[in-house]
This record gives sequence, C-alpha cells and structure tokens, in this order.
Amino acid sequence: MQEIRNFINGEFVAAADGRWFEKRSPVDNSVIARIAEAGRAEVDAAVRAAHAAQKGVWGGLTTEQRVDLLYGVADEITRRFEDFVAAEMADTGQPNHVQRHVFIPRGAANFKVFADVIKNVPAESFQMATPDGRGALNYAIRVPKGVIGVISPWNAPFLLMTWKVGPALACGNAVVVKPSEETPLTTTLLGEVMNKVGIPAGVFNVINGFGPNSAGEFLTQHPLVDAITFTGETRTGTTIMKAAAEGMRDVSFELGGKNAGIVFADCDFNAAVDGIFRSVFLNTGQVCLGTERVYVERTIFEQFVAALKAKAESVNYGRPEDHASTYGPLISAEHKQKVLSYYAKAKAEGANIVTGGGVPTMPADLQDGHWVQPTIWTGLPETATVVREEIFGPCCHISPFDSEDEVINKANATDYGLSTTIWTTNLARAHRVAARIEVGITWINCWFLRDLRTAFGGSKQSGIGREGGVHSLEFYTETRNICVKL
Ligand code: NAD
Ligand code: 6OD
Repeated sequence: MQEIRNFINGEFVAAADGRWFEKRSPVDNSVIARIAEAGRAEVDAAVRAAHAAQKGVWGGLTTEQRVDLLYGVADEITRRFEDFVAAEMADTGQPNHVQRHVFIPRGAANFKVFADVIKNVPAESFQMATPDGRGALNYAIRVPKGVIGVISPWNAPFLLMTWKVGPALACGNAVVVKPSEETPLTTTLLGEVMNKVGIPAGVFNVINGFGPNSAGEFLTQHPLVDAITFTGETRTGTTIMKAAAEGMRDVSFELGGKNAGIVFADCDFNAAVDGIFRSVFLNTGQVCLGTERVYVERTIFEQFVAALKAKAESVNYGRPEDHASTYGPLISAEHKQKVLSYYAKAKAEGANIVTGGGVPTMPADLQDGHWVQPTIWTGLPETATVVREEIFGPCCHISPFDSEDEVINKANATDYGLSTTIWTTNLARAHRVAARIEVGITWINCWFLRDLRTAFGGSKQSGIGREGGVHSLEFYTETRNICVKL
C-alpha cells in the first residue's frame, strides 16, 4: 500500500509521534494509502523551513530565475502527466477524461501563466510637483509577503492547490500546503517534481492532516505564516478568518456557492441542455461553480426538464480508469450521507422527483463505493432547504419563470454569489441580465470556461478577494512606495 509522508524542507518525512490515517477509494471504499498526519512539530518545521527559504535562497533569486524554475515545474508535470492523472483518479474516483482534459492540464498551466504574469507586470510610477519646483518621483516595488499557508479542498485537488501555489511562488513567497485529508496524492507528487527541477528545499512544503485540532488549524495559528489562502466551505472560512485575525494576517477565500442556471426560451435548446447538464453533473456535482438551481422560461419548461432527465439517466457509472465511465462516486462515505440527507429533505418537503433521489444498484465490486444517483427535482418553493443550501452533489431543482426581473430576483435571493450560467441567443438581454446578477463570474452560453489571467472569486458569502492574472499579485505581494526628491 502507498505511504504518503509530509514534505518538509525538501524531504519526505513521517510524523515524529508516528500517527497515520487511512485514505479510502471513493469507488469501492478500499484502503489505498496510509498518510502520515502532521502534528504541531511537523507544522512548525514546515513553516520554519519555508520562512528560512523565503528569506534566503528563494528571496535572493531574480524574477527571471524564478520564472525559469516554474516553467520547469510545468514541464515536469507534463512529463509525468499520466502519474498525475492516475493519482487524481485514485483520490477522487472521477473519470479519466475529466482529469486528462480539464483538471491536470489546467493545474500545470497555473505555473506557466503566473510565471508569465510576474515577468510582464508593469511598475507604477508618478512624478509629483513640489513647492521648490524640483519635483519628486514616486514609484512602487512589489515584494513577496513571506510564507503563505495554502489550504485546499478535495473536489479538484490539483487544480485548486496549484492555482494558489503557482502565483505564490511566482511572486517570491514560500508555501506550506495543507491538502484535503481526502486527496493528498497529487500534492505529494508535486513535492517530487519540485525536487526534480531544483526548486530550493523549503520553498514548497506539504503537511497532511485534518482541519480542526490538526494540521490545518496548526498552520493557521502559526505566527510565521504571513497570509492564508483557502478554498473550501464558507463555515470553515469563518473559523480560519478568526485564526488569521491573530497577528493581523491577510486572507484570500474561495468559498461555497448556490449557483443559478438561467435558460431563456430563445436559447439554442440543445446547447443549453448540454451546458446545464455539465454544470450540474460534472465531477458528480462537486464543483463550486456548479449549478444547483435551474430557472427555465415557462414556455420551454416541460421540454427542458424532459431533456435534462434523459441525459441524467444516461450517465455511465464506473471506475475512473474505464474510458467508458462518464460519472464517478462522491468523495467519501460522510459526503454521501450528507447528499442523501438532502435527497430525503427534498422528498419530505414535497419535491417532485423527476429522476434519481437515491443510490444506484452497482455491481458487487463497486457496491461499497460512495455512489448516488443524478437527481432532478421540480415543484419546490424558493424557501425549500434544497433550493437554499449548498449540497455539493449531483442534483438540481428546476423552476419555471415568466420574466427577466423575476428570474434575476430569484437568482440573487441567496447568501452566496459565486457564479451564474445564462443561456439565450438575445445578446442584449444576456449583457443586461449578467450585469444584474450578484456573482463573481457569469457565463453566457457556456460554463466553466475562464482564462487564468482573469479575476476569479466570489461575492457575498462565496469569498473574499480576487485571484487570477495580475489580481493574484494583490494578495501574494505587498506594494512598497519609494519617493525620491529630484
Ligand atoms: P472544507 O472547508 O471542509 O475543507 C477545505 C480544507 O480546509 C481541507 O483541507 C480541510 O482539512 C481544511 N480545514 C477544515 N477545517 C479547518 C480548520 N478549522 N482550520 C484549518 N483548515 C481546516 O471544504 P471541502 O469539503 O474540502 O470542499 C468543499 C467546499 O469547498 C464546498 O463548500 C465548495 O463550494 C467549496 N469550494 C469552493 C471553491 C471556490 O473556488 N469558491 C472551489 C472549490 C470548492
Ligand atoms: O480554474 C478555475 O477556473 C477554478 N478556479 C475552478 C474552480 C473550481 C471549483 O470547484
């Protein structure tokens, strides 16, 4: 069985107190790895290694030298592409094609794109007048923040971790990463890559473990951590923000969502069905940007529900390595229980179950996996639990609407504000509606399509701050103003 150790100061190490925990396959619940849980001592060692590397060798490199090394990281990930795909499939149980075509390549790109950003970022300067007529020149330099604590979730582990590590390193910081306890494999592989391409020891560190009273909490409490970037649940973000307040550390948060999909009657019908289907069911619904509330203009409502039902009933359950599989399990037994509890609530609150609502019949070798059916509901009021709360599963509620104002009000009636997908062929309407939806990103006639150089983040309780392209520099660097009397 695979053993996963912490990666501290360029070495793979187990915990001094000998604590290990098990990683189970989502597909069949078999134990696939044992993982060394970092205690306070390992977290302290990792943070101190990061601090020393950042103040020392890493901080002393030129931008060009760092950029070259990060290009090397991207190239080495590409060289070991199959290892990364296999590791992510084992951890998440999600189909080969999703890892191969979406998550792993985008993860590798995170190193190249942010290396390019840092290479090309312009510096700000202003000439000012002074009473003696000589003037002064003000110019800004950007300096790294220091040690960045990176805490990442399990749903797209490699993509969401590198999305933070790429810009943090490009800006000259060192990092200590706490991957989700459910998905440590690709972060460990990245440690191997870092050593192979010559990233100095201590620049990239990994501590494994859980959140409360474990590696995650210890990391957020460490006084040498200068800033914390976190992707995960809104509730966890609240806890981390309290820890970050001690020492006045900056935070960047990408949190939960309850995203709306809006389908107007003038849409390209087949494209809208395909797009909404993908946004609800990709990754078994475990995508922060996924759609759990669908609003369809009344004149095409019945036809749309029937088409989405047909697609939901045609998914291919199966092991991720099997190229015919299009649909994987949920991440864990605990998450399966959570999603099934929402399936039960929808039923109790009077939903019309269009399809799904339970557990599929699986072959004997997959029976212990965390499988649930793709599920569609109609007929619930906007106040129903499954229409309000984030489920993070393969399910949606579909309601009819009659006017633009009505659907905008419904889409905005949530504490979250992450994303929306709108389907219409009337471009004036698309722009008009998009501007009024209170989210960080709106897609028009598409979904989950974003240039890594653009701003990404959530409104309301879906996050704090924006990352992506130059926006990431606002978080991963500090600006210093230098004023020269001329
Ligand atoms: P989670 O909040 O349970 O865990 C995320 C990470 O935080 C894990 O590594 C976990 O160990 C750690 N953690 C938990 N408690 C902690 C604590 N007290 N101190 C420090 N670390 C702690 O989230 P999850 O279940 O892994 O992921 C699913 C959630 O993430 C969903 O709500 C989803 O919407 C959200 N998400 C958001 C985005 C985004 O970009 N906005 C992207 C992906 C996922
Ligand atoms: O790469 C992206 O655009 C991104 N941040 C995706 C987030 C996916 C959340 O599950």
